[in-house]
Amino acid sequence: SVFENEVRKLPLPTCTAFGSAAAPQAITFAASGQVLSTKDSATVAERFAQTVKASGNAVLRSAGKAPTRVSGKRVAALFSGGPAAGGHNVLCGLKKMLGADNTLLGVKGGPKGLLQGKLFEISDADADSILNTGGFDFLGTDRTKIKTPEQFEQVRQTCIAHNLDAIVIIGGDDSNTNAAILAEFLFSGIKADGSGVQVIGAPKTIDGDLQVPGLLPISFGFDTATRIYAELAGNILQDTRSSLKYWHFIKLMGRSASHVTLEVALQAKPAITLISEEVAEKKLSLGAIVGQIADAVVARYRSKELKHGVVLVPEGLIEFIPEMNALIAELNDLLAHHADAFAAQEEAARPAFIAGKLSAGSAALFASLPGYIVKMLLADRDSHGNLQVSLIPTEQLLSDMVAAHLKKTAPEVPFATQHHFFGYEGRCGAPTLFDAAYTWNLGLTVGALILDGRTGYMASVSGLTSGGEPLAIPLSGLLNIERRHGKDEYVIEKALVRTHAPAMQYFVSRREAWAADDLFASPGPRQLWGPAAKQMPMTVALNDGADA
Ligand code: FBP
Repeated sequence: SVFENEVRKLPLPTCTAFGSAAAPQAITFAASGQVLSTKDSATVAERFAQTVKASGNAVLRSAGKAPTRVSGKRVAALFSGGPAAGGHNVLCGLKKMLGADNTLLGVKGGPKGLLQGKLFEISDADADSILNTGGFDFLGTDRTKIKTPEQFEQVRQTCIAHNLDAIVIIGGDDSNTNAAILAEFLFSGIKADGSGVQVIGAPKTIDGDLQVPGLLPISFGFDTATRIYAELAGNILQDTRSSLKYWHFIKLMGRSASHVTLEVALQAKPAITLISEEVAEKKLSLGAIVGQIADAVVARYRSKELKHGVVLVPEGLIEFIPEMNALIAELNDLLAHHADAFAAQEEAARPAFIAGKLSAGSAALFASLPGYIVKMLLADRDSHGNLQVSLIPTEQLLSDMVAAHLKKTAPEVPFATQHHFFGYEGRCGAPTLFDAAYTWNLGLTVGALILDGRTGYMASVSGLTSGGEPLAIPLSGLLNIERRHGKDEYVIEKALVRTHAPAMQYFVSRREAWAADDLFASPGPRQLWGPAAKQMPMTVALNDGADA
């Protein structure tokens, strides 16, 4: 249809460094002089000796058109973790940069597909058919973490069987950590001639928590997801002022950081928004948060007779409430260390089995939580050791507790509630113009890095308001040591909302006014044409140029 053709063929602005979109040129990279380090860099340099020696942890920037055309490379790309809009365009940009004289293979079903050797060649026609489409369905994805010696051996076998020169991992913080580990493992001695296999990451996640100040403004998928959530939240806000009777508690996806929630708050301006990072900073208890929401409900009713409102709750909130965080950390260690004994218990006996091993404070909190929360806190962790926070009904927990609080303190205040979780519906929408162009350029950058012979880097595009600059971030320069599954592991630290950054300050300066009255906005659907189509996420625009 005309509609499909026009949407699918939107011209994608291409970074000046690559020349024209129709025939992007390969570029070569050079160390910029900016060297990355973390508190654990010394230990990382020992564990990742080959990649650190090669990169010196220096950021790479474009050094102009590649002097010679590289050909004959075989490159395999995979998606890892949750879907995010624009992933298909990374493949399209990569395919375009590799051109007809190199081969792009797709890995089916994420990292697990790499272990199983499920690879196929991606044709030009394939790339044409997925350009500007949402989802990861062209390849599929999963959350397998490559960690055991057997798994590393399987990867090596796949590299040999398919004669690979490079692997591209399109994923979030955990997946790019895996990319760093693989880059070191595959650095040399993999193929018959003793050479290695390059590994390059691309920054994906709707959560927006893969950021490097000044170098990686945002991960792809964030803009699309937040615009979808902001549209939905705006619709609900419009409904509350029409029907005048409900408080809506909306949980928004974002496993840990509250970037998604902050962005939606800036776009839709609801009465109450919780930001996990602020909760942690102010050391608020669950009771204190409930008290704050209840106070706002009472104030709106008593001053303006408003019986309605919207509360935005970040998915990861629970883990940021200090007392809950302490409880979860204890649970993570206990569940890792007593896995067999725990599994041997009848389901009904499991909470008591664990409660008996908790510290006094955590045991008291654990006992005060409703059964539906306890059940989720004891559920299986994912293969990266994360609690599956999207399964925890925090929005229900808060509204139940606010209702109980109001019953005791202000029984005359009406409090009828509705609950929502906006998550999966935001991950696979067709990419916004921002995500479409951003991912196209990320794909070109990944391809150029591979043709330039680089390994152990994550592709990035910075300078988004001034034409875009392709660059490469050394993954080993981002690694920290963190305690997971009861033991120390290398991780790329999640970028959390910085409470002193301009975006948060903008929100703080307005939230009291938004709480006191209905001052919301209903941004409506994503636009592909017109001024609204070209806007960056508000948080990214406001924080642009701000210090880390
Ligand atoms: P990624 O970091 O893998 O991109 O995860 C994004 C996310 O959507 C989180 O916001 C959410 O907590 C999680 O995936 C849900 O995971 P699952 O798809 O396994 O239910």
